[in-house]
Order: sequence, then C-alpha cells, then structure tokens
Amino acid sequence: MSKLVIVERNGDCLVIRLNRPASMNAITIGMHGELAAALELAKDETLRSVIFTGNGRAFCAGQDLQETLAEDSPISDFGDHLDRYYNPLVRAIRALPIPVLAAVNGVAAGAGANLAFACDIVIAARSARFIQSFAKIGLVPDSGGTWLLPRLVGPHRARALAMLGEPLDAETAHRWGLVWNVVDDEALLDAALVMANKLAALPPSGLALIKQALDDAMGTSFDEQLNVESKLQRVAGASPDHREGVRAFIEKRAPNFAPRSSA
Ligand code: T3D
Repeated sequence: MSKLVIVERNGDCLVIRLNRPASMNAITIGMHGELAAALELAKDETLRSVIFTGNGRAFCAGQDLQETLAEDSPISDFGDHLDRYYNPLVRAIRALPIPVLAAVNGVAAGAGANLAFACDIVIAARSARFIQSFAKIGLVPDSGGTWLLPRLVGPHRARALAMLGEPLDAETAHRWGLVWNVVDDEALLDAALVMANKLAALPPSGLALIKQALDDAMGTSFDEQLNVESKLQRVAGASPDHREGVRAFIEKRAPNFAPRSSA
C-alpha cells in the first residue's frame, strides 16, 4: 500500500512529505494517522529539525473534500473532527522543541495553509500560493489560522485573507511576513535542508528556549514577558551550550555543542 506520508531522515533532519499528489495532498483521516506517527518519530532526540513539504505540484489542499462529502463519510461533527485530528496535529508541531520548517512547494489551501503557518519558518517556492479557502465553503479558518493570521499579518489583512479566500502569491506572502524567503521551485528542498543544517549547528537547548519564549510572548504583556525572559535566560545562561559558545568565541574556534540527547 502506498504511503500517504513519506518520512525520510536526511542527516539530523526529518523530512515529512505529504503524499497524495493526485488530490493535491488533501488530508484524509488515513493521512492524519500517518502524520501523527511521523510526529512521534520527530521526538527522536538525535534529530535537530523537521521539514514539512508536499509531493507533486501542491503542498497541501487542506481537508479532503471527497472524504467530507462521501455518503458514508466518517466525519459528522466538524468540531469533533478538529478535536480528534487537526488540533492534535498542529499542537504536536508547535510542541516540538526543535525547529520545524515548512517548504511550501505549490498551493497551500485551507488547513494546509495553516499547517505551514504553524511551523517555525516557512520557505516558499516561487509557485506557492496560500489560500484561506474556508469562507468559500462556509467554514471558519481552523488549525490555528484565526490565532496565527492576525498575529502574522495584522487584523485587517487577516480578515481580508479569511473572508475573501483569495490566493496570496509567494512574493506577497513574503512581503507580508508570512514567509521567510522565496526560492526557485527546483531549489526548494535544498534551500530548506541548507537552513536545517544551519540550525543544526546552533545550540539545541537555546533554540528550544527561544521557541518557548516566543510562544509565551503571544499571550503575555510586555512586563510579564520581561519576567519570562529572566526565567528562560537563567536556564540558558547556566547551560553548557552557552559556556561552550562563549569559550569558542573567545578562543576564535568553532563551537562544539553537546548533542540534544545529552544537553
Ligand atoms: O473537520 C473538517 O473536516 C473541517 C476541516 C476543514 C479543514 C479544511 O482544510 S477546509 C478547506 C478544504 N480545502 C479547500 O477548500 C481547497 C479546495 N481545492 C481548491 O480550491 C483547488 O483545488 C486548489 C486551489 C487547491 C488547487 O486548484 P487547481 O486549479 O490548481 O487544481 P484542481 O484542478 O482544482 O485540483 C487538482 C485535483 O485535486 C482535482 O482532482 P481531479 O479533478 O484532478 O480528480 C481536485 O478535485 C483535487 N483536490 C484539490 N483540493 C482538494 C481535492 N480533492 C479533495 N479535497 C481537496 N481539498
């Protein structure tokens, strides 16, 4: 049976590739099962990053609408469906202590767009398009979209994206800050792997704390966040990685950070 999600290790990086190209990698319950298994593998402490991408000409077209519409559809209550599948998926992505990259290789629609935005860094192929397709079928942006979009692009752009459901091309998504960079289609995976390698050379404990600090900042006041920074900097400052980073700087040599599993 062909896999709905292809998971490959590339050095320290786990590449998770959605694999239903004929349906633009639309997500089915079967695919959710394989994604959950892939995210379990991503907890391996020898990994330093994860890349999500898609097989074929799309990143992901969101929920598979054939599955939704089927007479014997297993989906009766969409709220339950989110609770059972999409929410655990994006929660698992956000909870990973290592950098998670989205290499968006074409259209990212509905939950597929918000899956990309749930990642830490988004790299887009020039052919990428981001679509909040929900309004067109009478739904609400999900998979964290209503929380992420206003924070990423501001409230008015978020409203226009969500209410119009019009495609946003890669360059505009870049200008609006949804995307870190845009590369030629054929260079996408290499660009993501180069970034993954750069991240793997940085202290893993520090990167995990940076993720935690930025996540906390989404729900705190400036003053509260200063306390979060003190708390996390206390941990970071006492870490062997910090001492090694400073020593390497002073001694003008490359740092030798501890592997994640021993940090
Ligand atoms: O709990 C719940 O279930 C609610 C959760 C909802 C989460 C969501 O994600 S809701 C949003 C669902 N997604 C969409 O509404 C997007 C629908 N797709 C499109 O708008 C377009 O297909 C695209 C903009 C993504 C791509 O357009 P285009 O012109 O490049 O390609 P196409 O010809 O429309 O699609 C190619 C094939 O993929 C086609 O199949 P065919 O005719 O060649 O056999 C098309 O039906 C299929 N496809 C695309 N998107 C989906 C899909 N099949 C099933 N589900 C899809 N979402």
